[in-house]
Amino acid sequence: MAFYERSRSRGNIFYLSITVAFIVTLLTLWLGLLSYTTPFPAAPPHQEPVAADDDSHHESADIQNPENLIQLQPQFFTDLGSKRVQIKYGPFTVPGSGTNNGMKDFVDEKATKPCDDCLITYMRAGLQYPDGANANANTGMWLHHVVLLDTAVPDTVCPKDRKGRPVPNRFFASGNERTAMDLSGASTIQTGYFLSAQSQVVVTLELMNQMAEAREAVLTVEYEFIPSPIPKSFKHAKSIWLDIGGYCGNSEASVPNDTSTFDFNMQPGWKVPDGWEENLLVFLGGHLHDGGTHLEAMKSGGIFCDSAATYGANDDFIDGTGEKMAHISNMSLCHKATTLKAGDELSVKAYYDKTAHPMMVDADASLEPVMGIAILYAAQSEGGN
Ligand SMILES: [Cu+2]
Repeated sequence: MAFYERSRSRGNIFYLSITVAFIVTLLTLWLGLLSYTTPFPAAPPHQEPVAADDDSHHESADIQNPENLIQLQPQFFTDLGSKRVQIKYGPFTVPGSGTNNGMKDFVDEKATKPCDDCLITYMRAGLQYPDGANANANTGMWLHHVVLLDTAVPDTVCPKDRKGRPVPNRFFASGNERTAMDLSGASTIQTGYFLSAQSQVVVTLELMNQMAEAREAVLTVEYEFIPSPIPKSFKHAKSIWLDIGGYCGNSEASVPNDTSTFDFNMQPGWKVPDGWEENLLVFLGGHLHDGGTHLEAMKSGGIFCDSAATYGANDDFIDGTGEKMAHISNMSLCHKATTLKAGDELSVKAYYDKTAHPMMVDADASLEPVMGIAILYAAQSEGGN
């Protein structure tokens, strides 16, 4: 999801194919179908089997009061006992800029969950240094991207990869712009993402360090949720990932050299599957890389949301050294933008203007690939969950 790559040649972006490959490996590990010989290097050693009771005991204790979780003041549906927590993941040691250009991928395949059998109404990622100070472009530390996966649910748009292997649901993602995903429209929509007790949350992220020395960084994710029992009036939202790279493919696109303005269209679009009742599109957040101006979301050709990029809204997003380049700090959002039903075709179109906004340049002076992604949440307009 990152919009910023200074010098890595390829693969620094959201390589869905890679993500899918290790997601599948992880999932298979959990399912016990693979042995220790998995080729996936980031997967941990398979643990000795433990009694189910023992395991669940540890899990619930972990969720209720882990050291990396702090309680915050909830902001939405406070009369329903909502809770807000911040969970810290890491610290992660990010190599100096001389090693792989300061880029590194990390995965926490059994990440701390905010809650069980709860409805998540808000999520936002952040990045800190171990002392709690904010980490961003002004100090050369980037939340290149983070994606959260829910192992209990198949991905809405890419339930199986191109080899037919199951893909866990991508229920949250963020680039360095750190968009707040407020599914509830500030308490105006009774919906959220349901995280079951069976769900394992996988955190995958890529960080980038522009300084010469290796440094540590901590991923933060703020979650607001309604704990169990969830009032019946609340709907469970589905997350929908729309991507100019296609719905089971690579998220990156090469920048044309012969024009200053260009765009990318998601083709083919994604068809809302049979069986979907009418859904309300409760939230949409776009993601572009530097150079991007806006991202349109379309339903059967008609634009229902235009997510525009803002650059350098505050000093955190302006390089602290050199050219003081301003990076994307915000994407405009849409709430209740349209309705969806079976057969509707959804797509996105990303617009770039490299004269208006400088683009990131690779070590060999070529322009970095770009992205155009929208994350949507949709929930049934009426009826049950
Ligand atoms: Cu990106």
